Amino acid sequence: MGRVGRHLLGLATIALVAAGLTLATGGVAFAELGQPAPWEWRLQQSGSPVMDNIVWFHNFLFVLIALITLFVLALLIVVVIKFNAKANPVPSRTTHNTLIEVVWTLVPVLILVGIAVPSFRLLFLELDVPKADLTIKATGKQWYWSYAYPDNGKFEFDSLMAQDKQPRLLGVDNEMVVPVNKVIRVQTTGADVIHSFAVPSFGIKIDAIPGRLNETWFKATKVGMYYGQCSELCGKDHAFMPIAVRVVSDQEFASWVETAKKKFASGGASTYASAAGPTQ
Ligand SMILES: [Cu+2]
Repeated sequence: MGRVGRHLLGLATIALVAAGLTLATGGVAFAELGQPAPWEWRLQQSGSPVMDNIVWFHNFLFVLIALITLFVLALLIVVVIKFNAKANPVPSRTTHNTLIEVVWTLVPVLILVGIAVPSFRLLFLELDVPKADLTIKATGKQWYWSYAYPDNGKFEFDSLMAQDKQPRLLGVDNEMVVPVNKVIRVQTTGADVIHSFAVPSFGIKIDAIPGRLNETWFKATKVGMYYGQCSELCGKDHAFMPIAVRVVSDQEFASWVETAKKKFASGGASTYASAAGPTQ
């Protein structure tokens, strides 16, 4: 292999090592759990077992794709350098090579099976809702979310974007509150048009469709605030109906339920005008 080829391979190796290091160190150093960070280009930090698996699968594919790309690049470089008209004036007349043909059929099949196995495992993990400790119904409305807690006294309340809260465009007046390390079943529906309930750190995104009840689940493994957004274009204030989930200890959850039952006894009271949506 010539000098150019070695240089190119060297550069490619450096790029792969750099990408590997970024993956290993967790990427953006200033990322905060549960919310996006400036200049973030990777997945948000995981806060649930499903998201742990998504992150693993993402990194697995990243490395696999990088290796295949480098392999093809190396083959191209070899061909360009070794088999150009100057270096190889008398071309080979080979048309078939059974061994190579078997290899280039079998190896991609094995790679695809290697991708399919963890892919289906992840899909089933997401789709099979384990026995739930708590069910919450999230209803998408133009343009805010309502959360109902049928297991805890059947109260329901509206959650609207709060202009004066941080993080900007993610803070809400009434957060959805859940206990830590509990399986939360989220049922979603839409009151008017299709919305989508998505929280990146939990690895969930599920459509909220009028006349239908979809369900997904998450188990938050760390207490804290987690933010998501409506992820199905639903009208003019689609960008202003964030999802804010506060993960708390069991005791804190119990006392929050008591307060919430009284506060939302009338059903859906919000500090903002709810029927008309947020005033922009
Ligand atoms: Cu929307």
